[in-house]
Amino acid sequence: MSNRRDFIKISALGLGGAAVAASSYNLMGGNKLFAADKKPLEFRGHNLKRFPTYCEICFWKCAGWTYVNENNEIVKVVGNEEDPHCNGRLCPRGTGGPGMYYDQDRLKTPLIRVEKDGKQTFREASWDEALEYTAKKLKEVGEKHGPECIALFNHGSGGKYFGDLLKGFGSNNIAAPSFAQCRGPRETAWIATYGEEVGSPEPTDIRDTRCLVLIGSHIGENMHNGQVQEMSDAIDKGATIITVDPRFSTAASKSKYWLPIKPATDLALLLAWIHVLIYEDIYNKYFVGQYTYGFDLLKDHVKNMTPEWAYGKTTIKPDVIRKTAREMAEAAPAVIVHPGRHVTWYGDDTQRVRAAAILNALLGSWGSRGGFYLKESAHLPSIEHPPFPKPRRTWRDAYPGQFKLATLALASGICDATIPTSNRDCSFKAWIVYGTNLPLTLPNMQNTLEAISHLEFMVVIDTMPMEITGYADVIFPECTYLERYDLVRTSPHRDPYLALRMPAVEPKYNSKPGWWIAKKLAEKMGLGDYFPYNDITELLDWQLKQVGSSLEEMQKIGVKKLDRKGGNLYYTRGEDVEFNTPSGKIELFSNELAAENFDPMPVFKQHPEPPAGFYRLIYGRAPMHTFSRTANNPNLTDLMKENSVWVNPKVAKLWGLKTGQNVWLKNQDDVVTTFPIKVRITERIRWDSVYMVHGFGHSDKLLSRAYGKGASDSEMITHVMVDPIMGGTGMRGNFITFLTEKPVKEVES
Ligand SMILES: Nc1nc2c(c(=O)[nH]1)N[C@H]1C(S)=C(S)[C@@H](COP(=O)(O)OP(=O)(O)OC[C@H]3O[C@@H](n4cnc5c(=O)[nH]c(N)nc54)[C@H](O)[C@@H]3O)O[C@H]1N2
Ligand SMILES: Nc1nc2c(c(=O)[nH]1)N[C@H]1C(S)=C(S)[C@@H](COP(=O)(O)OP(=O)(O)OC[C@H]3O[C@@H](n4cnc5c(=O)[nH]c(N)nc54)[C@H](O)[C@@H]3O)O[C@H]1N2
Ligand code: SF4
Ligand SMILES: [Mo]
Repeated sequence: MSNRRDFIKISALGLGGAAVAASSYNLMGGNKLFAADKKPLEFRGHNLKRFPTYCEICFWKCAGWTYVNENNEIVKVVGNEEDPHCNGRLCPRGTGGPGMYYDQDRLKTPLIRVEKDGKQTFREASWDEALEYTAKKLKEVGEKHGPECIALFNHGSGGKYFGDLLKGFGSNNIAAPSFAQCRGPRETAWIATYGEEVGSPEPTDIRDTRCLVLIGSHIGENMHNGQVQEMSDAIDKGATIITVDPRFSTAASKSKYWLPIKPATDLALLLAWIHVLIYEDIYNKYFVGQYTYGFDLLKDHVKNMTPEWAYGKTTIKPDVIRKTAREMAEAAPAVIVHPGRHVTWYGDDTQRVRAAAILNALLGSWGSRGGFYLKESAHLPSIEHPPFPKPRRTWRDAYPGQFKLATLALASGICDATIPTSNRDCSFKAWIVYGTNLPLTLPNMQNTLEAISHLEFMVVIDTMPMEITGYADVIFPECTYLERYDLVRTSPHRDPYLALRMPAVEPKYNSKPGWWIAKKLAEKMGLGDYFPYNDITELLDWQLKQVGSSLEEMQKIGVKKLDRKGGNLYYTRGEDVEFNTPSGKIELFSNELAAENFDPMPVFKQHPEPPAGFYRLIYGRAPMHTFSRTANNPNLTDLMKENSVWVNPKVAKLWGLKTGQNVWLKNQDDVVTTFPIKVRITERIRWDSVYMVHGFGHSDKLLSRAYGKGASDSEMITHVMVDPIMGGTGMRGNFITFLTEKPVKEVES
């Protein structure tokens, strides 16, 4: 096999089950079946059985019921009324979940990369052969370079099984893109301030809030279910919404104040708000006195950061900054300055989120009704297994002295450390990839592909043929969440809850659940002791019995509320609280950041602006899709087939662009989108920026509905601004211009 790993368009060899799939799919009414604007087929008069699940279409993990008819066909998924994540209602994506099951483009059987007549291709393999081959390859890499040269990238429920496998082998290089590409800066900022993470779901007490401040958080397009529902209730109850966004988002359209900020300047606005609260003497004196550390230092720090100072940077008028600060103070402590979720924007993200954390402390919203509740999660004991060996090296050794405040491994960091350099004695040599489409997920796609080209081995566990699977040496087809058990959901909420996922139907084709794949692979690698059960149901039943439930009970109810053990939902007046920070207080001045030589209080720094003729590329979510994972889902493509690029009318006029016209985007590094994208002319975006929804522009032809639909924002993100504090990858410093003619592509050699 050549060293260079070519993308393989999984050839005819991989399509064994397609004919069967297509026919049963058509029988089910094709892609019209679950479209949200049409009623799901009810099979009236027939007996429907229901099985509990929690949704895997995004990571809010709403609990629901999968309904199956007497022919064992999935007819719908609906929310579980008892679940606080969804309150009985799924979002359009969750409702469309069965489309993932019925998608005839699914991966169907294990595949192994082979070379045939000098060309690379995949051939079908039995599970036993593919597992045996993978075990052999991973052991070879372990023997040659050490087990810690193997990394796991994961996103999703099955990551834990492969994590245990890898830890058992001797590596804890386990990274999810949800840290360095998503909420990492937020968690580091919150730990520096409050001594604990925000976590997921965010403990935002939106249902009782009187004022919700959204900085970029585009709730309503970001469809995190419970939040959307609570925000809509809060609006009905008269809460003030303040949205800061260069784009008139859905949230902005529900807001009393829309602050169309100049991108990359939010920190100046936050500091000015802090200034107003302090210098107008309208901060929460009780809370600040009782719980915080460093107020005088902060007061001095923001002395000159007036609304007038911020106006010059943000383009938000001083009186608007004052008025909105007063709105927050009036609502306090029932006010939420939302910490955000995808916060890897400009490379100084930890500091920006720190400013939001500080603002919340000045308002006294942490631990207050209508602010942030004190969350609690259920704890299930781990089953006993031999201790994991201590790894000799970790990903941190590739970054001596850097990113010490990263609480989790950096997916981007491991990717970069896979490309050999002279100053590192060992680079990563093998990847296990579970449920993350790295070429579209990590910024700088060329860099990711280069890293992959240096690997000796890569195994991918996925449900769909995606960009990542095309580069794999072995592909394991996982069955969808509707066809499998997974670990019990124990995410925190106002009360601790359990939620069960169980299969509603047998796995389609020759696909298998993640736990089974990891366990079998472990057995073949001599690591079976780390999976001390024959079937995951044994583990689940044992765990559930430790907390007074059982698998049998959970199969009937799906969701169970446990009693809170950790006290009240909010702090009581005068309550003594020890925060897990160096001072034991909420740190307005961060001792932890100071000790690492970072600004202990946030300082605004100017970011580069788009050059002439270029516009800042910003991106976000559409309510009916999740990242790149749903772009081929038949039910969801029915709702939205492709993305478009939002362009301000002034800019459109300058370029002579029309709505619906196809353009190609070219970025500051001369990278052009593979596919064209339709122009959408709208006042809803500032003239200095363009906006597009992430997750489109798929280049794998096996995605019959998604291939070539819309353009990929990921392709345009070649410039990355790394957060020096925790290694987050700021992705919004890329600038694009328009090409109205199809670019002539260089002939590939
Ligand atoms: N350009 C750009 N990059 C981004 C973002 C952005 O907005 N723009 N967003 C960032 C954020 S916030 C995040 S959280 C990450 C998300 O990053 P990812 O989670 O990597 O996002 P997806 O593109 O949805 O890729 C998910 C992969 O998992 C597969 N999959 C889905 N369900 C299952 C399953 O049940 N089992 C298995 N084994 N595989 C499954 C899908 O087929 C797909 O290949 O991306 C980050 N990267
Ligand atoms: N439907 C749907 N919902 C989802 C997801 C999904 O894939 N689909 N993914 C989930 C995940 S993992 C995450 S992390 C979240 C992400 O969603 P959020 O955390 O809510 O939002 P972001 O992706 O950070 O930001 C998107 C918004 O920021 C605005 N923006 C861009 N630049 C700036 C700026 O400089 N300043 C300000 N103030 N605003 C700016 C954009 O216009 C856009 O409205 O969504 C979650 N919810
Ligand atoms: S918010 Fe929607 S996609 Fe996410 S878990 Fe809930 S129903 Fe599924
Ligand atoms: Mo995310």
